[in-house]
Amino acid sequence: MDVITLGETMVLFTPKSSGLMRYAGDFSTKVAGAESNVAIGLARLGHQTGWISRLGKDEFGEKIQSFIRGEGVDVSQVTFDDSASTGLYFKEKLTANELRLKYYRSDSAASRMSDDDLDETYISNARFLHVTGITPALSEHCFETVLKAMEYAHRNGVTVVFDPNLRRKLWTDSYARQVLRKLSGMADIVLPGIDEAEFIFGQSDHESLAQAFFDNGAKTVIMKLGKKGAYVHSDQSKGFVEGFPVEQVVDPVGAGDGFAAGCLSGLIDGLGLKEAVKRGNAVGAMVTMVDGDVEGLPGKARLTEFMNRTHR
Ligand code: KDG
Repeated sequence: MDVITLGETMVLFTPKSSGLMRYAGDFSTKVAGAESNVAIGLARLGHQTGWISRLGKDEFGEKIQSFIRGEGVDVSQVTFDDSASTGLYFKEKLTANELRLKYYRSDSAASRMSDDDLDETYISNARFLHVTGITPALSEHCFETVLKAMEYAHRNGVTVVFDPNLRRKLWTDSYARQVLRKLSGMADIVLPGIDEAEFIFGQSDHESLAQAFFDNGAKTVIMKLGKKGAYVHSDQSKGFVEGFPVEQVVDPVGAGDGFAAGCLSGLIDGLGLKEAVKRGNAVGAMVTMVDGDVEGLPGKARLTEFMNRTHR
């Protein structure tokens, strides 16, 4: 396995019309969850990935499992809970460029994950473990599950990748700050956005913020700077990696997961850090040009064509 990830995935409902959702009659249904988005992004680029989770024993759980399995991600570690539901998530398009997200996920099946859902041998067979700051926000059990997964990874020489993925609707700011700082410090690679970095360490410039993550324990910091690209900081390498131009942003949700998938894909393929981040920038840009959280994730051929077309 190249990358194993762990987290909640929901059915995403998007009204077919824009405006307030109370007036919406028709919805499209898609599958979305930060961690499975990354696993799918990597699978489309030809890598071996696995996703650990719990789903409700309901039709939405079945839909999610078969969609993710269909994308080529290993779902052998997914369990079904017959006493809790699969989480739902709504993406209301208020205007052409204003989105409002609403979750129905409290006490969902995934929020009941525990470290019993983890198999150390399964994690030990991966090169990377990818976890995010969404999972610890779901419940104390979920937080412990992330800590245990990290412990198994460290014990078996698996590189831990942490994406803070701050979701302020899920917890209080002070607790979120404390947990995200702790988990960032336990990761080998951390992938914060500049806003998340400021949330965790206070307002500052990107260089000082990257240094703060580094001093906090992360060995490699890859900071997302939106359309400007990214800034990297490790012992071997420091500096900017320019972003790719986007013709029109259709839906920005999921871009960070695409970025993570691109960076990890580059590292798995043996690229240097900045070249891997360049791939991350390209995948992130491509995701924003398509509606849906995973629908814009490219295969290898489309990615190469996009990167060559923009001559960087
Ligand atoms: O990064 C995109 C995710 O935020 C989205 O797919 C849904 O996992 C999700 C969440 O918790 O918001």
